[in-house]
Amino acid sequence: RYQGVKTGIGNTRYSGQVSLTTTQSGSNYTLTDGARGGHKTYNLNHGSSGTGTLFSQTNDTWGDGTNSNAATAGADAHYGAAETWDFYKNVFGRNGIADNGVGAYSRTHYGNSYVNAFWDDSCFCMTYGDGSGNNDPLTSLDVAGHEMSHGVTSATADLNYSGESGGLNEGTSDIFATGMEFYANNPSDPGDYLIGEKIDINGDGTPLRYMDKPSKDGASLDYWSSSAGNKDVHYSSGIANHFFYLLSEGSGVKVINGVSYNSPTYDGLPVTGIGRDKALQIWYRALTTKWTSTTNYAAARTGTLAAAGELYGTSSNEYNAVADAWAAVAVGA
Ligand code: ASN
Ligand code: ZN
Ligand code: CA
Repeated sequence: RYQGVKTGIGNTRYSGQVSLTTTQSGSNYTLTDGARGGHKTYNLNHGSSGTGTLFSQTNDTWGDGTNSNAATAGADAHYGAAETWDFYKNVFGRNGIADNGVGAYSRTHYGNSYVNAFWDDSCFCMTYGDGSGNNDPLTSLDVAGHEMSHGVTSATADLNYSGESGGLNEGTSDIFATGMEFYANNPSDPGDYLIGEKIDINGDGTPLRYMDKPSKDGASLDYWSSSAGNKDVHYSSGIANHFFYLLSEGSGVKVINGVSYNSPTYDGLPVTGIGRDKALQIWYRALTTKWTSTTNYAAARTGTLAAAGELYGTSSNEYNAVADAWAAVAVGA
């Protein structure tokens, strides 16, 4: 009886045709990723507890790209978990969400018309709803990366999910989701500084969030103010997202992968970006070595400056850009 790691094919809803790492046991294949800590992908089949059933079939081609095939969302979720694992491993040297080599698991088809996705520390697992209306599942790459990054934050700074630290927690998930989406470099879902652009959660084709100018969603903050800590964490995250965009790409007009951005600054002074790769390293080092559960925006600034100093030197261009980008979102000395 053959048993082992296989390379299957996923026909996803959002990412085209992709390779999936699966496991063969005799004549059966399952969505079990033996190359990434054994991450498994389950079908809750509209249940809301337990794990449902592990995706399992007698061939290694998963889904058909449509929402009527249950394995399509399974393919998206399994792919998103793999890209998230690879992003953390290859960009930061992190060995899984908890940095212990252990895979998580994903649950798809949660509940009925559930328009959300969430990470749960207590099960160390990811859950995706099927959406409503168009029944588009919440399984796009950036949503997967966002939610699993909540697990990374819990395992590191453990930023409290309220007040300013909650905004930093949410921003961290958007920042690493975006880093992962660019890393994956999937032609059907190229990298952008938008969150949820694939799932059409608003029904009019607009994304959930914009990092170049967060207020474009009608609610998120572009700049810090003394009331930032009273906002929903998905809106106070705008300050972090805007900082990250400015540090990566700089202010003003820019077109990336066919998407136009126009990022303003609080003081009207321009910011010159240092590139996404360096901005990601600075954010990750601050999250994992400087911040704590009560870090607020002022302390996030201090932590990222310390991280940039260690990585690039305190008289570096990178260090100065971190200071400029925080000033540009009204987080000052
Ligand atoms: N999708 C939401 C989020 O990650 C779930 C939640 O409310 N925590 O922010
Ligand atoms: Zn979140
Ligand atoms: Ca995106």
